[in-house]
Amino acid sequence: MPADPLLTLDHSSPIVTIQSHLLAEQARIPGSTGTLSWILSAMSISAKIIANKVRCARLEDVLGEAGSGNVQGEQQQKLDVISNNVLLRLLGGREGVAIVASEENEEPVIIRNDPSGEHRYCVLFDPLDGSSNLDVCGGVGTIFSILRHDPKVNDAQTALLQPGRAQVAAGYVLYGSSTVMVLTVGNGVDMFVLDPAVGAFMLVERGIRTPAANKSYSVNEGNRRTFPDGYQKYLDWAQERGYSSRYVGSMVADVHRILLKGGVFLYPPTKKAPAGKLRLMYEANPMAWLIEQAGGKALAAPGQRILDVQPKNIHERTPVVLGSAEEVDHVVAQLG
Ligand code: P6P
Repeated sequence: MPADPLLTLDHSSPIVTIQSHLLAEQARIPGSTGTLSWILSAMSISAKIIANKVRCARLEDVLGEAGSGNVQGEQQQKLDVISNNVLLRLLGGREGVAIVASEENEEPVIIRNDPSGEHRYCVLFDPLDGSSNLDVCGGVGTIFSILRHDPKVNDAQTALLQPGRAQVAAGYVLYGSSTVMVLTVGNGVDMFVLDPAVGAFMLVERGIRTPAANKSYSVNEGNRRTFPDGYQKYLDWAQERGYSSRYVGSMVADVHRILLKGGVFLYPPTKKAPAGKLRLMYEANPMAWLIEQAGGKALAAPGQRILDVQPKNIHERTPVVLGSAEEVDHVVAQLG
């Protein structure tokens, strides 16, 4: 039986929770008020509540469809609704939140709109991405993006329609074999794992760098015949070179693998989704910033960074090619 690591006093590997990490990051920024840290703390608590709901879903009979649809025209799962309500209620209690926008809500939710509110933020999220995987115990996740709120902008939609490069924080939570939170505030990408015995997210890796190359792609090949020709040329190119294919069908699970092991994730335009399926503001933008912060690339099209796309609607969709810098370049070379 290996000795408990806590039996040895090891100053070189301090125990760091997400709260202490956020306070340390906050201390690096002159004049910071702690408002953003407090909002990220709400994301952490929401993740713990949602993780518990996901783990006990079948036991508590909250699997399956809620009997309602969302603005995307998708059938909501019961846990979509529960996760959305958890986030709305946690963020609603945070003074620094001005506006919340969710995949599950057609209109943004205005939490506070007093013009004097400085240091206010907009929080956008997909509360339970990949929820169709729930019934088969597949990986699902929460994706979030945080923007500054300009109190001079009265209209909520207008206040939200900022390009991804304006994000001040972005991250995801993967409810997988463990509950993992990956986060950036613009100073690299850090990863935390929930210790269920303690109920705290523990820092496990700082400054994650996605490998520059890995012969692996992640795409729904069932749509292959309706991809634009360049994407089909890329798949031929990759298969001729022995690339492996990995696809969960849950963006958080697929991108987490790409972040840690490298490769390229693609959701090209299809006949059913000519502008791509993934939502720009609360799926593509946060994932693109994380991948770029880890040294990778994230494009909507050749020469078009996802983070530079000027959104026109909070639910608009975009094609996505993101991952290892060299692997994204290989895709672009075939797109011409
Ligand atoms: P498809 C899940 O519904 C999702 O929004 C993303 O998490 C995932 O990457 C994508 O759609 C999967 O779409 O068409 O391959 O099932």
